[in-house]
Amino acid sequence: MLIRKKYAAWASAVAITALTFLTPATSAGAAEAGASVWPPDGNFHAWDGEDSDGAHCAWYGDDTDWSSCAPAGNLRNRATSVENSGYAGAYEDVLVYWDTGYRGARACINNGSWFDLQHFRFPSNGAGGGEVMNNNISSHHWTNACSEEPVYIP
Ligand SMILES: [Ca+2]
Ligand SMILES: [Ca+2]
Repeated sequence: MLIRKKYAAWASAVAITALTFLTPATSAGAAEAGASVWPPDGNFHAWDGEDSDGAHCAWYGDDTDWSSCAPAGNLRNRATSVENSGYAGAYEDVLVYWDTGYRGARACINNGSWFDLQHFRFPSNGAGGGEVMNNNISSHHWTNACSEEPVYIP
């Protein structure tokens, strides 16, 4: 039950947001992280705005540079909310990076999770580590499993 174990690990990592976890992500910006709003569609999603609104890009694969993406065109250093709606199984998790080309600090967006990036920092694992993730992601790739949890900002 790898998926269940991974989910449990993720859930405990964001236990501090347990109350908002139960709140729908669309409720007036109250949610800071939680389960995906949409059913799995195989894509990683990013939006310029909080609560999954504004300019939007979706990726079925990896992207070395968010300066170009579809449909919004450019979300580098613009993403404020993200969602991993990938299919559970192989390559279900996503690592997002501070810099292009999968460089600098990285954070894991687990399969089936949603984040308001205004409330999280990159872990201290490279250039840009410790910085707020909001408007600060430049590239991403899918991975079988990752554990670099975004750092919650109380
Ligand atoms: Ca933004
Ligand atoms: Ca691109």
